[in-house]
Amino acid sequence: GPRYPDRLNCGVELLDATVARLGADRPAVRDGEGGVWSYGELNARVNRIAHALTEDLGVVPGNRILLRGPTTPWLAACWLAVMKAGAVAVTVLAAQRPHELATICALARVRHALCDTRSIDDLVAAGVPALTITPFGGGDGGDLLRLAAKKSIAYAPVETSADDVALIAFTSGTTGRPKGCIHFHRDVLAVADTFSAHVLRPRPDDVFAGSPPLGFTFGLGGLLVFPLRSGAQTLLADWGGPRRLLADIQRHRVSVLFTAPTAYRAMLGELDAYDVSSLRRCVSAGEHLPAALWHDWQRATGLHVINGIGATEMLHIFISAADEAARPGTTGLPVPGYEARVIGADGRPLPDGEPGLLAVRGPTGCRYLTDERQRDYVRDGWNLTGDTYVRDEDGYFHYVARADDMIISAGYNIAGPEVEEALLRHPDVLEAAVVGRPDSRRGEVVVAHVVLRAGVPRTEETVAELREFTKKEIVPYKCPREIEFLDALPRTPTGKLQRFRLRAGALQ
Ligand code: 3SK
Repeated sequence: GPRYPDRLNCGVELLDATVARLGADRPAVRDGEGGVWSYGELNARVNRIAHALTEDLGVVPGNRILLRGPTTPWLAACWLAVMKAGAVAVTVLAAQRPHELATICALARVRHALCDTRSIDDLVAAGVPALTITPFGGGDGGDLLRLAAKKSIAYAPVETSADDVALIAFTSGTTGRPKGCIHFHRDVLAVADTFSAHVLRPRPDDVFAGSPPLGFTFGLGGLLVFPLRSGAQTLLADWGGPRRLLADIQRHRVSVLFTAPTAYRAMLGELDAYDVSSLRRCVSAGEHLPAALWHDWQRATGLHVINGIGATEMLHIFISAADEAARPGTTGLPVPGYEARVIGADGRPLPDGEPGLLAVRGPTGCRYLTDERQRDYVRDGWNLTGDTYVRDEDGYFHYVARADDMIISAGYNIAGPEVEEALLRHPDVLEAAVVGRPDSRRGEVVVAHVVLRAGVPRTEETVAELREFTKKEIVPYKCPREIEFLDALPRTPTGKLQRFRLRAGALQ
């Protein structure tokens, strides 16, 4: 993995070092409304906020600062200021509700929050004891920006060590109980110097955009850390649906896109109305990317999607492949700097071709903030991501399922995603989620939840048609016994499918 000096501040490396290398005048961040800040302007704003944090809010190195708000250049500036001030960014999603915010603040012992004026109500409603909330944004800039406006644009950053904590990223996973994942200053740079440097390979003339928010490490890396590390531009705007993203790609001549399979699928239906010829790199993570979707995107745009798997615990993507190395339907190869293998329940590596647990190690890794689940995630120095994978004889990693999403029916192991892919090949199917439902005779039976394309009737005939179709696509024992239609699939705020809600039948 990459090597760093003992004294390292990732905010300085992302901003001052990039300015020193490429100059202050190049554009750095854009808002969705046409505003552009140069690297020099961004750095000046960050420095002013860092002064306000230390001089007016009493922040000292190591303090944990909650950052909350829609994705904007100001939220990014606050994050960078927290880095330069040697404090710890506690990143949350704008979608997180008061009770989740209260849990997170208690777990991370948060005393300060920087909050976009638009996201303040839920934070106030969380009723966190002794929390100082400093608003930013809105017409007058909020208290924080009014304080910052009076400060010098020069700031002597705190000389953090490479192993000082930079951020605590919260993940509620797909099942509930939030966990804080601790990452150091060196980790922030390591994800840029592994996945981004070796697989994505951005250029200073790139324009980044995408859907994940900055409160999700997929977005923090893809839309802030990677562009700044490479001197590129980034569009920092909230996800406004597939049409908005396509319009932004056209308007800002976006060249690097970060989003998830669901958004690629949704954009495909709208592509004809937009000019996306500026795109040159398209990254997909967050969920498995089916081969059919990879091919559809390739046919429509001529571009090979760079698939990848990342985790909040690992900070960013650790298996991926781009260009000629991409093999549709697979996640790819370990990112340079990382090692990955497939192991059995006893922790020993399995032969190629056999499904087992994915284990990974590299420059970043899981450090839960006081949580007993650390013991399950890290074993013998390997991080167990909770995914079932198969490695083929060429070393490529093939996603099978989340380890707890395997369905066992009449003694057969069935991977829900394989059944979903079969359903998705039918033209009437927009989205599909397959789970096991307890059954006294078979242990579990395969149940498919399907979102149909607009205009397709939710009738017994459609059910029969989909059942017949899947029988031609996959072996009959894997075919859904039941098919239910939904308006939308239940997802976490970061877009991950909540299969437990489907299993519990809570949506019917
Ligand atoms: O959780 C994920 O799926 C993810 C993907 C890419 C990068 C980072 C993360 C957390």
